[in-house]
This record gives sequence, structure tokens and C-alpha cells, in this order.
Amino acid sequence: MNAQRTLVLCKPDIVQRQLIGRVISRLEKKGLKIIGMKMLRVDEDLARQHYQEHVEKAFFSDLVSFITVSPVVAIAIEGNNAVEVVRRLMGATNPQDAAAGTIRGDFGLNLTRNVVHGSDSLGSAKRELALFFSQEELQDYSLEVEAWL
Ligand code: 3AN
Repeated sequence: MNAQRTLVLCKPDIVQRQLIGRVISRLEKKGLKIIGMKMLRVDEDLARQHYQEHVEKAFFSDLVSFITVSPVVAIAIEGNNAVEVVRRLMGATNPQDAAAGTIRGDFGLNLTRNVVHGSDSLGSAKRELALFFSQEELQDYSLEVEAWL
């Protein structure tokens, strides 16, 4: 077992389209454990920190405008190889390329409004979780079902 923690964001499009529960359900069905969750409005400062690696990209301002336009739901996830597993569940960055059966493949059609965010490495996961959650907001608990996963 390689227990990892990672950050998932239900982006503003998912909140506006009232699909938050569908995303949560996919994470839970996979056997991933939710250890923290909150709805919040990302301000420009948090958006810039979160997307710091894209600051030079042409699409950076679109990225910041979109993530700040409406609330998001931040979910802290724990599970075996959670970083990679969450990325696979989400599918390719561009929902038009994402395989059917993945979250982006099933719920998205637009590259900017691409439904969800998932940390792309253990390092990013650690940094991003700290941006969205304090240590006290992350729950340390076990599930009986873990023995079966
Ligand atoms: P991912 O979210 O799959 O890790 P990244 O980190 O390459 O993808 O990109 C971060 C976000 O930037 C994506 N979720 C998407 O909304 C947006 N994005 C990525 N590439 C482009 C692009 N070429 N044009 C517009 N937006 C983009």
C-alpha cells in the first residue's frame, strides 16, 4: 500500500451545472477516501498561487478568470497511489480528448472549463493541499472497507 494524499477541485462549471455529487460519487466508488472537503470562492491571489507553474502561458489569465468566477469544491483525497489514480479517473486535460468513462470524458467539452483539477505529482499535491486546507481540516480516520480495497 502506497498511501498518498492529493487535491481535487470541482471547478466552477461543475458547481454551476450541479454535478458536484456525480464527481464525489466517482471518487468514492473507486475506493478513495475523502479526508477533507469545502466549498470556497478562490480569489485572485489563491488562483495565482495554485496555477503558479502556468504564469507564463498565454492562457494564464483565462485560467485565473475561470477558477475565480464562481465557488469551487476542494476535496482532499487519500488512497493507494492516489495522485496517479485520481489523474486516471479524470482523464486527459482536454475533455474532448478524454476517454469515455473518465470524469472529463463524460462531463466536459471545453479545455478551459475542464470540470476538475487533480494534482499532477506528489510534490504538487503537498503544495496544493496546503493552499486549500489547514492541517486541522484534514481528518485522520480509517474505514472498515479499507481491508477490502
Ligand atoms: P491538468 O489540469 O490536466 O493538470 P495542466 O496543468 O496542463 O492540466 O493545465 C492546467 C489547466 O489549464 C487545465 N486544467 C486547463 O483548464 C488549462 N489549460 C491547459 N492547457 C490549456 C490550453 N492550451 N489552453 C487553454 N487552457 C489550457
